[in-house]
Amino acid sequence: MSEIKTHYRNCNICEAMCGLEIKYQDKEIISIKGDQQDPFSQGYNCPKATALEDFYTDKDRLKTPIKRTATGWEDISWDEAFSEIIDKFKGIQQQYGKNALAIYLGNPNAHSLGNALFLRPFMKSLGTINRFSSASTDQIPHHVAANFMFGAGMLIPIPDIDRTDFMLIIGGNPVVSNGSMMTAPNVIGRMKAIQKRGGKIVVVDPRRTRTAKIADQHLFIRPEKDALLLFAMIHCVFARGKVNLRHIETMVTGLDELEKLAKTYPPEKVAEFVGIKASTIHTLADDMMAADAAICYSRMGASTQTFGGLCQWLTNVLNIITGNFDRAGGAMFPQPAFDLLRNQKKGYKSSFGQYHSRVRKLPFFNGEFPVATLAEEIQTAGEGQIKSLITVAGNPVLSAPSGHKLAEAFDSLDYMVAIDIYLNETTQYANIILPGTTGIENSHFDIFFNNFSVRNTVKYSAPLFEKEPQQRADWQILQEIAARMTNTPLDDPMLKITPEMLLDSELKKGAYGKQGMSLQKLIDNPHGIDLGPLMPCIEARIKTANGKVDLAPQLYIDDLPRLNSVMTQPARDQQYPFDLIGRRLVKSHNTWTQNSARLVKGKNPCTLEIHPEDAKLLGITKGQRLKVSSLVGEIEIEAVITDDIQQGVVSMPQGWGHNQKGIKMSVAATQPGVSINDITDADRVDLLTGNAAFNGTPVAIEIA
Ligand SMILES: Nc1nc2c(c(=O)[nH]1)N[C@H]1C(S)=C(S)[C@@H](COP(=O)(O)OP(=O)(O)OC[C@H]3O[C@@H](n4cnc5c(=O)[nH]c(N)nc54)[C@H](O)[C@@H]3O)O[C@H]1N2
Ligand SMILES: Nc1nc2c(c(=O)[nH]1)N[C@H]1C(S)=C(S)[C@@H](COP(=O)(O)OP(=O)(O)OC[C@H]3O[C@@H](n4cnc5c(=O)[nH]c(N)nc54)[C@H](O)[C@@H]3O)O[C@H]1N2
Ligand code: SF4
Ligand SMILES: [Mo]
Repeated sequence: MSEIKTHYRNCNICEAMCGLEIKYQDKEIISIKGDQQDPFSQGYNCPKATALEDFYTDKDRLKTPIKRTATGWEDISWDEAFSEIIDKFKGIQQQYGKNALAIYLGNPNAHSLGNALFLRPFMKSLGTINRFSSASTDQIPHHVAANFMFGAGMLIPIPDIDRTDFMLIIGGNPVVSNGSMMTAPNVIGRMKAIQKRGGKIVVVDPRRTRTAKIADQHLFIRPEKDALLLFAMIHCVFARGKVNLRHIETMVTGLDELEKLAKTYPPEKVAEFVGIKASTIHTLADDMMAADAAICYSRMGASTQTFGGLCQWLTNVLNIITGNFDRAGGAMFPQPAFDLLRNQKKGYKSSFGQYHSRVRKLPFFNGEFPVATLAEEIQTAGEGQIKSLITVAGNPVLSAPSGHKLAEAFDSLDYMVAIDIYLNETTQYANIILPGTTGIENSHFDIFFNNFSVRNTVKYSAPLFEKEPQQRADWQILQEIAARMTNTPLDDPMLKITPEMLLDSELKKGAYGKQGMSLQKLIDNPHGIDLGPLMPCIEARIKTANGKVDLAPQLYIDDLPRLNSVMTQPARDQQYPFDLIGRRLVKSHNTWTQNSARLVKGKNPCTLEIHPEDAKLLGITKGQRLKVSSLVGEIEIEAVITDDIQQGVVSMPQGWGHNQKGIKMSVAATQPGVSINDITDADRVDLLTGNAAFNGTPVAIEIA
């Protein structure tokens, strides 16, 4: 045995970018702890970090390509796999057109340096516009708002949590999720610091979450009514004459239009629909206006709903007109060392609405269609039908709305490939699975999350363990498919490009390049480098053609009749009287970390929370099995009775349902749970952005 060594890296499971200190001996991990010397995370880590070891040692994890045959899965060589895949893809595209091949990208791509860099040439080589990703089950409304207000989808204002005095959290549970579109390791510590300096935190959520429990105030809201609440708060700001644009006074357009619109949403009018008293809405607005520095931060609860687009627009508006934009303690733009906007010109025209999906006419945006429309694009015959699919690090059978229907659609494909580390609910439909390396086997740099970070920092992590000779990294798989699709010889110099080369080049060309930023500098600083707090930078960063922030983009105004119709409809569906919402758990990340024994041990967390009054009415007792049905499906799940959930609303975890036969995830199978997305409805989307609307799915409940 050789000596015990120490390795420093960032955890790449969630968005928080926690620095880790890993002790290891030969190829064995001895401990994984938070890195005290990481200037950003300062020793913080959550329980998921230790599971990086489990993913590495997992016996179920695939390391070589496998092929589905009549008698089961068989190992095949990389060369055989690539040859067959390219043959099939080319054949299908020749017969049915380029767009007959579709791509689905899942969440781990955003947490991988290699994938972030090599997906672009890969997608280009496949030449299809039928691209889908988990972004349309998540944050697309943020990008659409950024695009139309600030001129670039990636220009998303981030809450300056470390300097604010008032934080309004709408539909986010950062104590559990560790923050999203807000990279803030130890978000609990940062929230407590707000309170310590005399500030206040208010949470608006249909569930009393762990975040709500540490907040100063929690307001229950009816699901999907956030846009009305935000508009009412904006109304209050205008009504009090408190609009304060500060340094961006000459940089905004649409203020008069906005005032006119806001006039029609007084708190008194929206209160009964929102489920929050008018007087409380007035006080909430007053509190925000009175704070020296305040932020409204709205996340999944305000994105994955039928008004996600409006919510993210109005959140930005509220921050801007209360003088809390591009200013310490407000909503600010990071200035990342690897700047995804470096080459983006002012006035750049986004792809929003460049195409509409064939069947349901949902808008194309950010180079992709909403995944809510994928099943029907596969199953509806006709010109442009999808016949073949490649998924990269995604599990849409469990993660996309009406996932069970997507499974049927995948089963009907002519040919499917998955680049994935597991044989799971989605990849079981593939003809070939190509496994990449993962986690600690990879080098890492957070290209995306530095764009959403509450401080400017920079860090590179080398691979801890070399991959085994038979393994390939995801980026190598992507690179080889791209080369073979374009008939590039395998000894072409293009194929010698590595993620490190591209990273080094971008760091040198980026905002800190003149100060010597480079890959070598990061290698010399294994704990990462702090580049300071977020700075006002709107003039330099804004990408609109006229250099102004548009407060009232026309597409949002056109969407308002849809919002208004909510106030004329009955609050509850007769047949499906409950609103279903999802919840995240500290010890799981979406659908894929449940094969770690240390993360899934203990009681089954996949339960349905229901309010005591609702339970009484239906005669439900603790632990009883319930049948939960929606327009599209039904599941059975155990009841938990709690007043942490609003009356009329029920909640269950997302990311579960590992109960299918023939799948190679033996630990997950011991605690399978059921999939929320067997009952969420792919037809429920935010029509403006095409984003999936998970929240507020109408369901009926009975004793099973
Ligand atoms: N009802 C409901 N549904 C939801 C949500 C919700 O709140 N409610 N949340 C949504 C959100 S925010 C998201 S981001 C999506 C996530 O949706 P997806 O991205 O589709 O789901 P994941 O669970 O992240 O799936 C990751 C897949 O990548 C594989 N994988 C893990 N690591 C690697 C790797 O390093 N390389 C490769 N090649 N594969 C890897 C895993 O085996 C798994 O198959 O789910 C969405 N779905
Ligand atoms: N432990 C853990 N951490 C994670 C993940 C994970 O699976 N597990 N996933 C990661 C990913 S991919 C993402 S995108 C982030 C998400 O990060 P967050 O957005 O912080 O996480 P959620 O738990 O989805 O929070 C959404 C909240 O919205 C509430 N909600 C539901 N409907 C409504 C509504 O209509 N209005 C309002 N106001 N609230 C509503 C829910 O009760 C919930 O508390 O978390 C990331 N971090
Ligand atoms: S909070 Fe996220 S980044 Fe930090 S240790 Fe946990 S999973 Fe990893
Ligand atoms: Mo997500």
